[in-house]
Amino acid sequence: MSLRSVLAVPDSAVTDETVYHARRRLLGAFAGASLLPLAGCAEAEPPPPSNATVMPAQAKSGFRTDETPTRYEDITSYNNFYEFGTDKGDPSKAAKTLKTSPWNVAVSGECAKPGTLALDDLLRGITPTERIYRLRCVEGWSMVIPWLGVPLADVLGRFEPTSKAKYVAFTTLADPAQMPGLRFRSIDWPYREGLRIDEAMHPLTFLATGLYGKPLPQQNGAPLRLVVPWKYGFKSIKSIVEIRFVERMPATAWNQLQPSEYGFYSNVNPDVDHPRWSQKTERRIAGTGNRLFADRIPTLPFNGYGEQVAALYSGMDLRKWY
Ligand SMILES: Nc1nc2c(c(=O)[nH]1)N[C@H]1C(S)=C(S)[C@@H](COP(=O)(O)O)O[C@H]1N2
Ligand SMILES: [Mo]
Repeated sequence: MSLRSVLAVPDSAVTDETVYHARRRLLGAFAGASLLPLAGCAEAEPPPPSNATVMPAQAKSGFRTDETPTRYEDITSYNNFYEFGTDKGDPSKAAKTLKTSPWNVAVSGECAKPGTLALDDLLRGITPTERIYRLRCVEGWSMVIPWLGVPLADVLGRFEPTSKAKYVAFTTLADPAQMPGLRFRSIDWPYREGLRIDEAMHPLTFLATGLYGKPLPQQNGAPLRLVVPWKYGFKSIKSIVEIRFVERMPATAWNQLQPSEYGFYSNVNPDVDHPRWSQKTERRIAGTGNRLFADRIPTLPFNGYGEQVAALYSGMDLRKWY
């Protein structure tokens, strides 16, 4: 695959203005919208060749959608990574200097073999694989992203979680020297997320180390980020330095900030509106020509992964447990 230049495209001209500003206002962030036209974009990279014999199984597993992947330059220039600023174009500029090697991940809590491992050791022996997932942001836009990485379950299994490990908590690096966004006391840093253990062990739940067959760019959460395709994007925590097995539901950053708007579960659900906007539809970032967004499409329950994950929530009232 050829290397392409990564365009830094501030989005504020094209993002759904109400949603964009509402979420930033909640953070008390400074709105400084710049209006730049989209630069001329190259054609989308073709999706990587698929192995015909595994396709039916993969379709059923949800491991790869056949929808057109979002362009590399859009995936890497339209980002949410508030540690580097709240404009969509901030992370691709400010995160370039994030030092991703050496990188250690501390694993602790309810497990037989806790420890702090260098990233290579954490992933050693686990075959990297590709997943082409939809990503649906709570703000109402979505992408299709060809990730490279490993199933989270394969990594967690090494630490031998005990029967008391009911949840898994994740923490992002919080280094003010490298992350200019930390000086804004918006989120209560460090960024934290969590999953129930069965969600964490689900075959769709993924740790990404790359995209489009290349190492993960910093703005996308290098060197290691979570990807939970049936949940709103904010659950997919970036640049992970800590994983804890815990007995009780862990506190998470967005939920702490505004619990009525951002639930712990945050499964994509068109029937549960965000208090300030509808979640029934989304705008796919499927750039064609110089248009970043395609027309609105319906949002699917569990982001279209219901067949794979709905059983995790049987008997739960998903309006209560949003
Ligand atoms: N540490 C950290 N992780 C984060 C975020 C963040 O601000 N900080 N933003 C989240 C949100 S809201 C979304 S939609 C996705 C965006 O991922 P992408 O920029 O790779 O598309 O990352 C999630 N993970
Ligand atoms: Mo998001």
